[in-house]
Amino acid sequence: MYKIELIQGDITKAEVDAIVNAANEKLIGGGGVDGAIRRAGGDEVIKECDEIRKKQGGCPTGTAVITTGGNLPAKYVIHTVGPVWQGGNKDEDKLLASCYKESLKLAVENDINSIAFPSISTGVYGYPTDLAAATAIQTIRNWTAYYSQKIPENIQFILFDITTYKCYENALTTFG
Ligand code: AR6
Repeated sequence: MYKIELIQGDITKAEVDAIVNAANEKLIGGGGVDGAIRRAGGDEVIKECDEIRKKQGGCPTGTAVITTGGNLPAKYVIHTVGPVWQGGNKDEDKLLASCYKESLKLAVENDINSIAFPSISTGVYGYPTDLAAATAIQTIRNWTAYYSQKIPENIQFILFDITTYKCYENALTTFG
């Protein structure tokens, strides 16, 4: 049986098989958690992102790709692209749910046993954190209930600030 764990901290320090990056569609380094992961992961992560962009044009919103972890403690980085919040009527909820599902699918395909997510879309992309947290927790609960293949045993959320942490804590209490 898997468990969901909430941690306040820096995802680049996580000692897990894979960390998830809140990337952009071009897989070209940005700020926020993406910038931090690229800085800590180094050239190898950046090179593999460049190769994916050359091969398939990038990573559309709601999908995910996987690279090495480079210099990170994590073996892999799963890059997913969350939706930009546009008021809630542009399928933001479905697209955010898809980020979690596609990331977990890649985890299963790569025998990943422990995975850490940041709070996707709630920084630069402006998604209200309480709504994003509810979607994140509900999606993982539903997905793991219906997905028969091997689920990572340890699913972490690594939240940078206390306000974000509290939103995920509320969501886990409500939907966990
Ligand atoms: N560890 C954990 N969480 C972090 C870290 C860290 N080291 N640094 C920031 N956060 P954001 P988005 C939190 O803006 O909204 C990039 O430029 C942050 O406090 O990183 O999905 C990409 O290239 C917030 O709670 O991601 C895209 O263009 C959360 O991570 C765009 O930003 C997500 O904030 C993606 O925007």
